[in-house]
Amino acid sequence: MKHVFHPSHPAGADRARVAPARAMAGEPPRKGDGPGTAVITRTKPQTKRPSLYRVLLLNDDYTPMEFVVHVLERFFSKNRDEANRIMLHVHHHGVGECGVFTYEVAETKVTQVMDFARKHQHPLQCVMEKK
Ligand code: TYC
Repeated sequence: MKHVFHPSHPAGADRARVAPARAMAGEPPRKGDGPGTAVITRTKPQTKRPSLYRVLLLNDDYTPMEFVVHVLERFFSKNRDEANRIMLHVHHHGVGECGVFTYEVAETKVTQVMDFARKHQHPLQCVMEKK
């Protein structure tokens, strides 16, 4: 095996499946490309589903129940009944899920909740975890 970028080589398989930029632009191989140069078209769909993250609220002894309900309505688009259900679940079990999001959306939700809680001087904690 002469080099690692051969399509049959495990370490080079992914890169070798991707045609060079000139080939992608519709140009044929050139004279100076070297021996064994070939255009390999992509056979595998290139899309991958993004990893998902749960956003969780943590219980504490001081944040008012109504504040937690408001957070769930405002940042997680829950109706009053669902927000109450989640708040009581956290109150009784210590932790509860507010929603499932891609990484950047989950990170934004956590930041929004933590900033809002701090602004109102409540110790409410919000975290994210990979599913
Ligand atoms: N345990 C709080 C209380 O009794 C209410 C509460 C619920 C706080 C959920 C945080 O994530 C939380 N006032």
